[in-house]
Amino acid sequence: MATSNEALKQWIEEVAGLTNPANVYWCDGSEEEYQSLISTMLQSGDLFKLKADTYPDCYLHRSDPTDVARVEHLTFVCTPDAADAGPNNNWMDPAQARDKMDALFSGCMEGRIMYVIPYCMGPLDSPYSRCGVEVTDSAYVVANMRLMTRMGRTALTRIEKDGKFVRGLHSTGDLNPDRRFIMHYPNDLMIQSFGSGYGGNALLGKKCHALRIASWQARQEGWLAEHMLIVEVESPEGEKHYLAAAFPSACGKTNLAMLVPPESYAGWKVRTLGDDIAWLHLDDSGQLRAINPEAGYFGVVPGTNEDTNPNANKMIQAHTIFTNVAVTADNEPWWEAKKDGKPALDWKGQPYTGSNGPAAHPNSRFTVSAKQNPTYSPLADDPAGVPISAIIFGGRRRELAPLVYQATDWKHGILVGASVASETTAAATGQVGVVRRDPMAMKPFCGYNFADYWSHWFSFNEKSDKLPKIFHVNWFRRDQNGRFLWPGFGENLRVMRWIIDRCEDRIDAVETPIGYLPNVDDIDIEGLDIEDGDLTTLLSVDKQGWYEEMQTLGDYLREYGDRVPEELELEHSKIMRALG
Ligand code: OXD
Ligand code: MN
Repeated sequence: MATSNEALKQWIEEVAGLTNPANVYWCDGSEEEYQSLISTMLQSGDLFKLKADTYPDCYLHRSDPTDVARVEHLTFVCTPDAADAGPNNNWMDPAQARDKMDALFSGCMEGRIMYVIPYCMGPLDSPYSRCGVEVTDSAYVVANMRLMTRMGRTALTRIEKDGKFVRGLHSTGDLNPDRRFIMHYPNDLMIQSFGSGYGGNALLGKKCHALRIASWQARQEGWLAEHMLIVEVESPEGEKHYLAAAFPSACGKTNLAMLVPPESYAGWKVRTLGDDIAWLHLDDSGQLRAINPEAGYFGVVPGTNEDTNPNANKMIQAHTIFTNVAVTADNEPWWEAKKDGKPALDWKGQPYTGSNGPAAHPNSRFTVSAKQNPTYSPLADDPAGVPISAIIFGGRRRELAPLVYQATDWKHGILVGASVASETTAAATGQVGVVRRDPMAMKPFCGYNFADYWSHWFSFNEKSDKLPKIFHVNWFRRDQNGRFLWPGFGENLRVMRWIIDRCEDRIDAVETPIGYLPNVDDIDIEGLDIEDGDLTTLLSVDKQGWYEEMQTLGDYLREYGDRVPEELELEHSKIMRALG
């Protein structure tokens, strides 16, 4: 496949000269191409076919056991001035990073095929979409990119029209963790990833492009690239609202985006626009609109079943690539919380004994086209995106953070977003279950200094008087014995309903030092098995605890020095005063 874009042609020649592949193959994105890649990988042992009667067109990939999650400590933002990357990123000088990476890439594709993947993040005909080209030596990456993005000939046509694209060079190398780096060069709209074949490290359209590079581009162009799901909620009366929610990795974005209303909410409908990333633009009237740049889901598998996420459970019965799950004796995929079958081989392909840790890796994933979701909203293909009524921040906090509260306005909402903290999960390598600050759920993904990012959020306040209301939720609150106080999953619709009522000014709320909380009677708990006093705990503010929380937030903000916008400091001191 030739291209009329000279810059692209030249770059491909340059990359082929450096990496020295046996062949260069331009991906067209067709079904035939996908199936032929699958056949190649079945032959090479990169994929295993799962039981076709029950899981048609489903495959299992076992990654290298040292390559099972995003590697934040090996991910860098390379800007000429370290301060532009900020304390929230690892930084390397661009020239030094280029030398290091060129040495790794030199000759690394010898004997391999170099795949060229033109892709479009967002609907092909949307002015909000942006394109990229990923070059990779991994057929697994190509197959995943086909499920996750709009990829191939149509994307190339758009690139030729736009003339601009993000360059992403990827090689699995020898999968040696000591030779693994994910580099971002925002000034050159370029990504280089070496030594990993896993998820966000290797599918460059996702975290590297749609968040790190896009957040940089968004700042220059006046929009926002965020780690947010997008969901439509329709009431029995037919009123529709679109909500965007930012939670850290593996904290339930996919579950909330695909929520099934509980039985007592007959007539309510929930449809999914996106489960991980939202690109937000103001339209001419000042309304914030969202598109999902992705076309598929790369979701965490363990925990998924017909109760926790019935739609995801259905969606992954066919045409799905599983990575690092276990298998049953008759070759069905298996994971913790799956309700049928039992594991014969664990995620490494070893006989499952029960004494060697979980059968499926805690960060095992499904890759599937979004169109397989039974509640897929066709508006995900609308070039104009959807109007956002509310932005919801949240984290996994066993204490302190109430079930839900509302920021008093956009500016206070930025402080609420900046204060997000959450227990770490298996989505990234490192310790699990430690509370860390994860502002706007973007700690691993903001491609520039957080202080400048908060200023960018403040700039929206001057541009529109119709901005969405901002909320914070916590589904993960526990009592002293570790028992969850809120049932979560489908029942979260009860909280979303309060949020929508607040957006419509239909309901009042209690003013507290941290924002507006629901009146206890306004959260509908009919039919729920909630013990007396639990809801009161869920909806109360521990003033002393919050004072300490705000003190640690102050310490955290000070790490960003005098680049922190004054408005944010002002919001912080307002809350400190109200609590003190
Ligand atoms: C993801 C993540 O894979 O956030 O979406 O880690
Ligand atoms: Mn994510």
